[in-house]
Amino acid sequence: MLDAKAIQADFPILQVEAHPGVPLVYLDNAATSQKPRAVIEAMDTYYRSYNANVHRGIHRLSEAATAAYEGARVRVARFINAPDPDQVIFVRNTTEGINLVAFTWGRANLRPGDEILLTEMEHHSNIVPWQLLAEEKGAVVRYIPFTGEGLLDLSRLPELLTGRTRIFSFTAMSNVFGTINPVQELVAAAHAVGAVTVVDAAQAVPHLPVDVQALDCDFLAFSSHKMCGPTGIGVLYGKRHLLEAMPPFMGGGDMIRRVRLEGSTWNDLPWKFEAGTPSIAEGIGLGAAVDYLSAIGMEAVHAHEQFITDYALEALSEIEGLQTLGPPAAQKGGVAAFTLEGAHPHDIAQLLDQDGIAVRAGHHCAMPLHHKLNLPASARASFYLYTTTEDVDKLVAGLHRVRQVFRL
Ligand code: 7TS
Repeated sequence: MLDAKAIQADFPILQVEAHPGVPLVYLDNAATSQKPRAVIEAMDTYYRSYNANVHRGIHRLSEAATAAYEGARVRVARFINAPDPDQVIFVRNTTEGINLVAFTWGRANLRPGDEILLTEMEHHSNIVPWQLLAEEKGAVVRYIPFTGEGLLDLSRLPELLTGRTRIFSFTAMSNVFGTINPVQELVAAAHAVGAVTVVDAAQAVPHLPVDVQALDCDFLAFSSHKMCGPTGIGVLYGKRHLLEAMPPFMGGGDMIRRVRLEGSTWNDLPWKFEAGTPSIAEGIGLGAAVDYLSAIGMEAVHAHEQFITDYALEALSEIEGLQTLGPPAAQKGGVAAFTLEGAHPHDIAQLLDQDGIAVRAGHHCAMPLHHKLNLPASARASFYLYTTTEDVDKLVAGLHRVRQVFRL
């Protein structure tokens, strides 16, 4: 078992008070995680002692910066078991990773009438890029519905995933229900009909062991900022033959081999997809985050979150009028979205904030999911490796106070 209390000591912000005299209880980890000292210091050291641009200079600083930035790529590749670091493309975030696939592979391969299959539990970043692509190409977007429990209704798969499906893009873990989807099974089903798979792993890579070779997915995207790393950098993993056949995403420096006034040729992977000066400090910070999580172990992180989620769902179920969204703890990651009869989610979040408790309220960038549930919004507590049972107890006490304030 993880010692979450001891882990909190690695995160400077968790020692900061939310309001004078009120300690911070940070339960908004699905939006972004906090950063350990090791990540902050890795970025600080880069700026203080070897700041330079990468892939160009032959001077010492540039060589040191390039080694650290490319070293981070090697660590990320190992973390997700990518066959080769060349298949790890640094992008800004999950959103950019998905857009990259839509606007390169998608533009090059989709024909009118082709189908793109998604699910009804997707984040907007795994819906809107495909809608834009479908509009441009005359393709059709279809969705796998979810059940009353917040699980994918896989009985609909045979009718929705067919020879017409060119792309099947789905989340490995819902940011609202917390549902952990059967990625390996879905990828195999897609491959059986010849579809290319895109896995939105924004909520998976930070919280579970992920092995892209075992999953056999074609593409997989995630964000550094949700896994103890900085904002401004994320990853798109892809199978080599697909990445090599795809046209570039953005044009500019670093992504070319040769430029003539008549035309240009492209650099090798991964740089073909990394135009312009990259997020160097952020890449180095992500490398440090991967080291930090690897030292703890992703199995242990996942087990801790299951324990905390189980504890939280049990405690929340005892609050009158409170309803959690999604499946039981065994089928989900560290997310507890809920509604409380008689209190608007925004009011809940505001009152909890007075107690130093940070939760998110709103549609969590999953409007179709909420629309289907007939909810304008929900409140959401989301956990990570530093969340303790005391944090959950404070959330429960805060919710009892909300009920008192609203005289529920
Ligand atoms: N996919 C999922 C499943 C997500 O949860 C998020 C962010 C994204 C994609 C997009 O990630 P980005 O780094 O590109 O923005 N989710 C949330 C959330 O639940 N609350 O704030 C951001």
